[in-house]
Amino acid sequence: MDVSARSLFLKVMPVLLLLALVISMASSTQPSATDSCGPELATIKRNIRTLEKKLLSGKWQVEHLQRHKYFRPFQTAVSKTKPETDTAPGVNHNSSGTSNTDMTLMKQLPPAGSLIVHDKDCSELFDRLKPPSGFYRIRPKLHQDPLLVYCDMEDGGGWTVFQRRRHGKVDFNRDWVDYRDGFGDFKLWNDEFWLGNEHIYSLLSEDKNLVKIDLMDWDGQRSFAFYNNFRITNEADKYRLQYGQYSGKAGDALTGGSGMVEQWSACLSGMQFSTRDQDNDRYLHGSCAEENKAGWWFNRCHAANLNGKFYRNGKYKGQYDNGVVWGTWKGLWYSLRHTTMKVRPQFFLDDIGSGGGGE
Ligand SMILES: [Ca+2]
Repeated sequence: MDVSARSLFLKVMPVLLLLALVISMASSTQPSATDSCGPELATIKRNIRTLEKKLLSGKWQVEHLQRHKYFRPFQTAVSKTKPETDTAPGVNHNSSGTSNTDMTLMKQLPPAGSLIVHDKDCSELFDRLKPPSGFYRIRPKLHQDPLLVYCDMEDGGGWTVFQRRRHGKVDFNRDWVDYRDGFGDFKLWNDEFWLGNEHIYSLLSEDKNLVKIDLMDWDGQRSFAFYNNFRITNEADKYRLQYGQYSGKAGDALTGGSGMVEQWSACLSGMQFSTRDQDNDRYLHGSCAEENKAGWWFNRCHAANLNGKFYRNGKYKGQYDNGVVWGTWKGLWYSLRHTTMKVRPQFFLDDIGSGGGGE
């Protein structure tokens, strides 16, 4: 292209472009009143695209965070009262008491024997699938067989339950082997059980955890206690109890209360587990486990014993304070109606702070 041709091209080109624009505008069905908004629309569209990209990026970040444990979105406790209220004495819920939630659960789960177990505890399962509360298989340690546990997916979600009293049908006055291996029923939502010291040891031995103890009296009043870094040692050391800081409403009964004398006799921190056939307590003149009808961590003996004898009317009398007891809340001579001991990783704490833990 020579100089004159280029000059002509430069002169003609804007005209051609203008013409093309006019033609395209004329062929447009849009009313001319909107044409003045053209540049604005383009800007808005560009901004929308930018925002869409930001939104997508945000979604990816949220998805990433949700796949990891340090993020826990707030879960409303939709039907948290259901498992706690429906266990009036004398009414057998076991025959027909399977809740809708559990029915859903049963449909979702393949037969337990063929189930591939992905999760080391209920918090991982909650992270992965957010299923309803119910019994699931977990594998706390890779080299161990999976085990069936009750996962409390309300109250913030992700709780692995290792002790539960509901109706007194399961005998908790048992020998060492039973307490070591676990006992009770693992089928229905109000079943009672002790998960087993060996399983509890596996479950509690990794990472920082938070144990929540849920309590309910015979009037339906509830209370709770938290302990962080709840641990037990292995069988060789008789599943000795260790725990960190207490918080909650029910009082620090595991430590025996606030008084020095009470703590000297009832502080369970550092105590070994005892059963009626293995006396590992500090009470020299007898066996706390035998007197209290329970396997538990005893000192001389206790201000808290959630595995004690199940009395149906709350207040009780007897030679020993052997009921289902949380002394700092209802005293030693009041036997509780519902108890739950459950654990999840400590980094779920924020969720409890947002309302999941209160009663
Ligand atoms: Ca003793």
